[in-house]
Amino acid sequence: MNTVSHIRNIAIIAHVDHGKTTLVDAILRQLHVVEGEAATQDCLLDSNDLERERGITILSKNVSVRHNGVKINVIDTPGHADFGGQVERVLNMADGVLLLVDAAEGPMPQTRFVLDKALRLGLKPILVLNKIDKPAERHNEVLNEIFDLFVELGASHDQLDFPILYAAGRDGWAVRDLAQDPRDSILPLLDAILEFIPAPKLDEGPVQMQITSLDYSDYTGRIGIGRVRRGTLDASRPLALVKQDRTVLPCKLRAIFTFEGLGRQEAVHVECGDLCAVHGVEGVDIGDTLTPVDYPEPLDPITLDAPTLSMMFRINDSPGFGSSGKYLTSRHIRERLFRESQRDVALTFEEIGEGSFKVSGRGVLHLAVLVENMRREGYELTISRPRVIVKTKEGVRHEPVETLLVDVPDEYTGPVIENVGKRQGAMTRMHAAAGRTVMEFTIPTRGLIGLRTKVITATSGEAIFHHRFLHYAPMRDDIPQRLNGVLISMENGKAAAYALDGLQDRGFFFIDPGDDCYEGQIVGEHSKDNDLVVNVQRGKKLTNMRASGSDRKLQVAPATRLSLEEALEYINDDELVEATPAAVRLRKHFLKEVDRKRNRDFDWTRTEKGSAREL
Ligand SMILES: Nc1nc2c(ncn2[C@@H]2O[C@H](COP(=O)(O)OP(=O)(O)OP(=O)(O)O)[C@@H](O)[C@H]2O)c(=O)[nH]1
Ligand SMILES: [Mg+2]
Repeated sequence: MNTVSHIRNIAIIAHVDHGKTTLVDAILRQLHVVEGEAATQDCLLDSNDLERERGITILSKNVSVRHNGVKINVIDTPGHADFGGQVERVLNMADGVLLLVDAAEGPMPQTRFVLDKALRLGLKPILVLNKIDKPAERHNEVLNEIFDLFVELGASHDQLDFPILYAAGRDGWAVRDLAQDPRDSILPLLDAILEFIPAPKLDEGPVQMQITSLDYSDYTGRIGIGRVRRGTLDASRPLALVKQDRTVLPCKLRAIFTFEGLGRQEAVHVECGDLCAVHGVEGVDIGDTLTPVDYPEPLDPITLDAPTLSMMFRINDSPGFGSSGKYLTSRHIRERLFRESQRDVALTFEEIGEGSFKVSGRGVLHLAVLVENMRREGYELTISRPRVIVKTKEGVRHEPVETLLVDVPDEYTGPVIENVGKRQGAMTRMHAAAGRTVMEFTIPTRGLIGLRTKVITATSGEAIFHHRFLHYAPMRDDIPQRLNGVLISMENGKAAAYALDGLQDRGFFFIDPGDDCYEGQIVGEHSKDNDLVVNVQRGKKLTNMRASGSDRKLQVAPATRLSLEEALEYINDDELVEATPAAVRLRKHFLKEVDRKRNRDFDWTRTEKGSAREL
């Protein structure tokens, strides 16, 4: 078989935080792709603000390096389950994977998910036991666990015979033999890639390139990224775009770019086996194949994960709207959502009414990242609580169910089981070792909303918490939601320390003295199960006389600040999150108490029922 011996395509896959992006950094630095000032930064590829702040990869990225005359295309993938759909698609571009596993943590749920995908595609794995520098590393045990996982997932004989490297990506080294080799370079990893990952198959004939991921530019619109599977892609030739439904659309490329180092370089043609980005193809989508006009033969279709969760995005109508944002109208929100849906196929939206959009995605984090980006770009909006997308199959309502893994010190297993059990979670596996217990559950996505905060609090922050979509199953019974009521501001105005101090026994606050509040804003959590309207603006009556001893110093507990995800998971059906560049606030949908009373029986599920789909 002929191969393109001067190219290798690999994807780096792992559970979240096992060190993928840091390892790519080490490769880029040691091959001098980045130098000088830039080389001192961590996680070079996590280039957008949110990725940097959160320390996670949100979008998979392509880079390339050259080693011994071979161009290695490296695809960094996100480890978080909400972005798992991307991983599956980008694996279509690779011939092999670097499976990274934290040598202390061992294989985790996302390790299993991504490895399963890679093995099914017949990709050749190289195992990298990473973070060997950690004192708690236990590489021998972890290696056994990984062997078991390969066997369980039905790896072929050839795949089971994977090469193993030991590495500390952060310290920039990888070795084949942990006892003997010097720990000073990442090059052994690159050597292993050249040795074990097959070169792309050379298939001469009419060109075929399948789009496996998307990008977006304000100038040229959607950009399709993929691999040339057959023939040579020539920028000057007229081509046809064969859609997944086999419609054939003639098209002309505006430009092609290949991945060179950290950037992209315009190319006249791209050879078989290489990866590239095509600009200017009208209506390009995941799974489409570019072919010659007279030979429109598509590649196998790619199925996309359907969204499981949706939220309503609305224009901000809270008091003081427009005070910090630039983009306020439904037109602005519609355009922004359109742009996002061009870039991110896992995200869809529909306009439900004037200024109201139902936005659907793969999880709370997925949608929260969009809200956070919009807020920073100057948008103001309100968001309703996440709802799972229910589908009807043969007349029975089905809901998404997920696998949940919680890893805690042994003494906390009780509270975890209790909390998960209350929300219809069923334990499927439990394993205790070295003072920690790992429990696996299946649980409806509905039950997961808001559960993380509960479990983290119940375990004093010690729990490791991961979940990922499993399947749709018949709808279970009701799941208890938030048990506590909230404290609601009675008036508009700045919160006074005196008032907060007096209300401290009623619950805890999401605001600090001096924060601007409005009527109907949720300012805290009530210690009881009902909502309570409180006056947080009330100041101390001033008198001429200073009574000795009564002016005790006020000691208001600092506010509990919810992150955007926490806020979205916290609110009930009749509540909203208000996101503006200046603040994230919680509020009642109906700001006035009389309206809340009048609408006590309001059916908040209307929109959900309206669009229940067939499976
Ligand atoms: N001790 C140790 N820590 C490491 C090593 N490599 C990475 N880390 C740390 O692990 C954390 C996660 O690293 P990333 O490279 O962002 O992990 P990732 O796999 O890209 O994470 P996602 O993209 O979010 O899935 C960071 O805090 C790193 O500093 C290593 O070799 N040793
Ligand atoms: Mg990363």
